[in-house]
Amino acid sequence: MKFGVSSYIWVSPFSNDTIDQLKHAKDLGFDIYEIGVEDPASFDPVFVKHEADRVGIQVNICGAFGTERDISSDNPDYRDNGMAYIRTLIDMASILGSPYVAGPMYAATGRARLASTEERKRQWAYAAGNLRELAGYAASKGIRLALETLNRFETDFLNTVQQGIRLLDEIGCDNVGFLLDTFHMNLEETDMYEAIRLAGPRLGYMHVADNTRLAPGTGCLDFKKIFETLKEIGYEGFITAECFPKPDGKAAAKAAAEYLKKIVSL
Ligand code: LER
Ligand code: MN
Repeated sequence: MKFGVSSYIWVSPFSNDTIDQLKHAKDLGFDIYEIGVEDPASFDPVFVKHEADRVGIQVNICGAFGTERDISSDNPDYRDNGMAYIRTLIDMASILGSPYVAGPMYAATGRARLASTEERKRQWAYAAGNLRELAGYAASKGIRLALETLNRFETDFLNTVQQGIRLLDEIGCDNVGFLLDTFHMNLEETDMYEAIRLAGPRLGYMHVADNTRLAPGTGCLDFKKIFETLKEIGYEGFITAECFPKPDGKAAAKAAAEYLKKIVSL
């Protein structure tokens, strides 16, 4: 397993000017620095790759999906914009050496209103068709997509692994899988260990935060059991701490790094 930390713990948005974060992450013992790409124009992936190699850390890519980047939207401009943004993320991943483009890329985050059955069908079809097309583009560059399920306050689209499996089956591309985030799973899954088993070999990426969204180990989630379940399904992928910067980014990242190393050795 490789441990990572999300840029959100320190900066928003990540940019060329915040490149020193890579070294901070490396010094804390992380293998991965995950950039939450809010503004693709804010950094140069060639420069970031060069700095990452110099520091000795891998950089991964996660997307940020506002209303105007919604590939399931009824608005064709938003769909086009979302497609262009995700293609840019795939290009960036290829330059940076990130095996995945991860995140809740099927729809806009924050769209938590329950859609009608008709709306849902239509938006689902847009998302599935567009993700199939994007999966083809990603495959041509050797990149995989990891779709993140979110809690109900952040999306009405995919809240559980069960729902995600339906979407993955409909997309039907083997370079598309799951990103599971312990914070969201704790709010949505009846049994998060069963959900991890259900995702099984389709699990490509993990985000970890505790039930409070603070650093893992500071709340009431049973990470020992979570890691045992990951081991049981043979998961050997990325584990990125994506938690709130409390009391500050440095302290949260340090707490996450120390706890993850401890828990995985138990
Ligand atoms: C949002 O809550 C989240 O978990 C992020 O990974 C989405 O990009
Ligand atoms: Mn997440």
